[in-house]
Amino acid sequence: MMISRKQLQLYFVMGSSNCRENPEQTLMKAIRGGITCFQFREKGKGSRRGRAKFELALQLKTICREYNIPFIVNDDVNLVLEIDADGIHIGQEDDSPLEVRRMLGRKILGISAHNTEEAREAVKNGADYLGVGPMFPTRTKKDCREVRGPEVIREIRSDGITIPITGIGGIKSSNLDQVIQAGADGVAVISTISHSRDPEMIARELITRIKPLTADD
Ligand code: TZP
Ligand code: MG
Repeated sequence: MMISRKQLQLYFVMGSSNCRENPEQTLMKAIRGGITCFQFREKGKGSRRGRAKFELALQLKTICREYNIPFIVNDDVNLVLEIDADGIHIGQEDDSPLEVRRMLGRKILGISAHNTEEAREAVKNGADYLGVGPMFPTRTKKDCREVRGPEVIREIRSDGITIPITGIGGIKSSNLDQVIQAGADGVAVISTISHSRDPEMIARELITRIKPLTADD
């Protein structure tokens, strides 16, 4: 499957440990606000495993299907297959992209890239989109790389890489324009939406700012 630039405009990423209330409620509110893609990233302290992770994934996938939002799973090929998710997102330290592609066939494959070298390699290995970050300082991911800012996206675009790109890391309403102007098709956010008291309002604010900055509409 492919993912369109438009579907990457506002990519909400989250797991239960990121949410103030239950993840189903948070996701529903984000969808009402206008997110265009969702990634289930069940990681970190207190995150669910095994059966509990599977059940939450299935519930969130069901919600996404109802509203036609692509449902991507972070780094868990077996879970993708078990619940028939739309795709997977993998980092540089995760399973080999070629192996993941072989197991998942035409499902969406997103790969994290931190520089032009990794971006080229990801494209060669069949990525459908790239996640590039951290754009700005973030407290959400403890082990993330150094902040190199939107400039990395500009470098990747200058290298002639045209596949859809989402920026990630520390993105909020007041800085997302820098990410889009550097050449991203959209932004991926965790805490700006998931930590908000009003995820619907924040999602709406973000998508309202993104739309006029992107080529599609
Ligand atoms: N990858 C790079 S930064 C990051 C991930 C998963 C965390 C993004 O979280 P936030 O809260 O949107 O800064
Ligand atoms: Mg990973």
